[in-house]
Amino acid sequence: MSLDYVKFSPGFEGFMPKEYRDMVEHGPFGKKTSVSQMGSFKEILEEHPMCAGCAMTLFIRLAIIAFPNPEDTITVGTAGCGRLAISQAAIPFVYGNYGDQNGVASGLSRGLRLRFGDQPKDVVVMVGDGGMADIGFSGTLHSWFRKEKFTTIMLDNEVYGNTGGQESGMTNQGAVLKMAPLGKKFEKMDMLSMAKLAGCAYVATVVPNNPRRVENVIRKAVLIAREVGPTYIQAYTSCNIEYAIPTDKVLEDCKTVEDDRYKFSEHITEDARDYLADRYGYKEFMPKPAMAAISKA
Ligand SMILES: Cc1ncc(C[n+]2csc(CCOP(=O)(O)OP(=O)(O)O)c2C)c(N)n1
Ligand code: SF4
Repeated sequence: MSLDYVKFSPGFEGFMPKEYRDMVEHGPFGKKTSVSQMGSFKEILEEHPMCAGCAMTLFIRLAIIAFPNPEDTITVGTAGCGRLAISQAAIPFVYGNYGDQNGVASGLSRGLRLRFGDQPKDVVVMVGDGGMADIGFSGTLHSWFRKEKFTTIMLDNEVYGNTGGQESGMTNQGAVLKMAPLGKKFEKMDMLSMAKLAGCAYVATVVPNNPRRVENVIRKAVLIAREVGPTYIQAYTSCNIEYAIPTDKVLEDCKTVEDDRYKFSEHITEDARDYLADRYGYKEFMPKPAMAAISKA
């Protein structure tokens, strides 16, 4: 709930739940926090029941820190490992049937716009590759074609982690998994190209071992989705259990995979560039003359 329109009567602040007060007094509600300050403020997500060392949990933690207005953000998830952590966060989480997340988020986003008008209420979908590229594929693509204004984040661990290692559309060709013992026959799906084709205003790939970059792309994606159009982030979030990566080698694996086949990429439309420059002062998207004027001033 936004601190801008919820004001506690003087003397009653102390009766709010301790978790809420902590978020206001020592956390990110109502003020800006950054991944560079990690360890010095109370985080929205502090505990989770996911496997030790799981790269997905690191990514989710970073993504939530990066939300521009966390107290005004609703996450939408579905069955899969990620929801075990996302549902523990101190912000609202909507859990639908497996694969229906982008349909749920479409309705939620539209309803919030009708109810709250210009006050931003950010809707962020975060689900696994199986829930998005396989079972939720149709709903995901249609929300993009309809230009629904919310952010979709794929937690791409290239496997159905939560159910013990089936291949997904995002698994690499040839990968051998517990429940794909002969190796996957088909290529990894190109969801990035599909997102661009379907008209997403911003599309990016990231890995979690670069926290500042994660923060940067999440902020851009959420801000652009407020007014310009749908945004998509595909994050490599390796599953150390199903891919048998030792826990102390998880970040090393992220780096290797990033260098090899998950290089940082960013696609942004002209409209989205102008919007970030004009509305939020993003210098990287300002035209050169405007930059020169800022430097002189
Ligand atoms: C309609 C329906 N079908 C199947 C399942 C069982 N199920 C739960 S999690 C899951 C796989 C999740 O894989 P993915 O979406 O890739 O996420 P991950 O666990 O790898 O993060 C499945 C098939 C379900 N909960 N609901
Ligand atoms: S099964 Fe894999 S993706 Fe799921 S919590 Fe464990 S390490 Fe993470």
